[in-house]
Amino acid sequence: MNGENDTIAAIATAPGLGGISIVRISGPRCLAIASQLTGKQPAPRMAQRAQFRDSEGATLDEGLVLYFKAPNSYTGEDVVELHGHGGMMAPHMLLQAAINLGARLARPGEFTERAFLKGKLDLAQAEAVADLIESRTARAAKMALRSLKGLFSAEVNSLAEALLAIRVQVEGSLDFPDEDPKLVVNESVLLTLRETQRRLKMLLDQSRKGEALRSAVRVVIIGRPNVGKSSLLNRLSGVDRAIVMDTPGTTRDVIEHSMSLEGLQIEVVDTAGIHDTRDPVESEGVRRALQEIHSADIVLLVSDSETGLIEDRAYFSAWLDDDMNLIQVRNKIDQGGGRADNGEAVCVQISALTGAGLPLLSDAIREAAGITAIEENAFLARSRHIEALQEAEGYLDEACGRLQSEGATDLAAEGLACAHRSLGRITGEVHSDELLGEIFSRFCIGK
Ligand SMILES: Nc1nc2c(ncn2[C@@H]2O[C@H](COP(=O)(O)OP(=O)(O)OP(=O)(O)O)[C@@H](O)[C@H]2O)c(=O)[nH]1
Ligand SMILES: [Mg+2]
Repeated sequence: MNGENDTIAAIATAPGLGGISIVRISGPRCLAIASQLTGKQPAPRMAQRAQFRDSEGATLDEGLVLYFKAPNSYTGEDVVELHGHGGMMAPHMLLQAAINLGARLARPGEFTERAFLKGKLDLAQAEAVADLIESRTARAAKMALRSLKGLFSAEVNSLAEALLAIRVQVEGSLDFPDEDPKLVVNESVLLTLRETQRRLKMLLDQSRKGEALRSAVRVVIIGRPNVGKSSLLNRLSGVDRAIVMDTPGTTRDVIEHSMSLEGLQIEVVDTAGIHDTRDPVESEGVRRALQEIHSADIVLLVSDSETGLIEDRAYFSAWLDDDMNLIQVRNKIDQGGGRADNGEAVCVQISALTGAGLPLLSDAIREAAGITAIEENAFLARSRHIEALQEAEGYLDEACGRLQSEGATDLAAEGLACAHRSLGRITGEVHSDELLGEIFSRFCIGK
């Protein structure tokens, strides 16, 4: 990592037109730079009005200067924020002036990286900062905020503490090689170990649920021509996205729409109606539609009649795997027709025209995505966290087995140490420069 002792600067607000923009400066020189820019000696935590001038004394902008004295700042270093006007020019001129006075342009995520290195945040919290910024649904934002507050880290740390206590006992028994290890590593250690395993599994489960909320779920609508696939896309998305016509073969392209379904980020995909056709454009549409099935997390197979439900299931069986997340949808119920018995698949009865049954379909999609009731306890975990938790779980299972079987206390101790290290990687207690680089380079500049 670059020298921690230099002073970094960046525009912290989003680019584009806006009322105000903030240039953030962090590091030992920031107070000197701020007083040269403003001609004032900023007092900590006092918003002061100021003219911002370059080194020749020309006015660049005017606004507020705010000083956060180390260590009571975001990065833990001296930080100055210059609040000026937004837009394409003013913030850039101000940033350039700060750089001319000795600051260096910050790398993406460098402010948060410094906060981590100064112990203001742990690694999981730092990641939550980026997750909060990138949240596309209110639920994701709420979950990111829980992690930012340290709730996820607290769970991980409490598991790590429990593991440490177990390690002390197990490793302690290694110091008495003459004693029967079974007597030293007694039943109470095993009990604590099993309890820790149970808690780790729970945390893993909560993290997996959260991970499902992180990426958009791809919902692909397929069916025979004219059954109402495009009408369903329009109804789900609430916008007139795809052309709807009473002539079969209307849709030929794959049409995608990103939306939030009660907090679940989904990508709905409408496709061409599938049937035998000689029309070259339509056959290309059919080919693309069938291809879409492979990219789907959830397939909605739409039919428009009772008999259609059974016939379509058979017709599409060649393209549908048994382990696929399939929801059969019976559309056009406003035209009459009762509940059909279609065997195994989940079937939802709707009318894309009137909107009847749509809440049920929405529930079915959420259930298929693995999100049922509101997951108040889920954590917006990253795959890196899940991998570390899984790794820890593997080591713990192994260590538990070894402790139960005689004489393998040393191997068990090693396994427990590995599990402990895996947990430490989540919060960054154990970290490498590469890992930090990978995490922070994905942040936006100014954060
Ligand atoms: N009564 C009724 N008509 C519907 C319903 N959904 C769609 N339709 C009508 O069915 C016809 C076909 O609708 P589309 O949404 O274009 O069907 P599609 O499956 O996308 O058709 P292709 O793109 O040609 O495969 C249109 O005339 C729609 O108005 C429904 O729930 N009830
Ligand atoms: Mg269509």
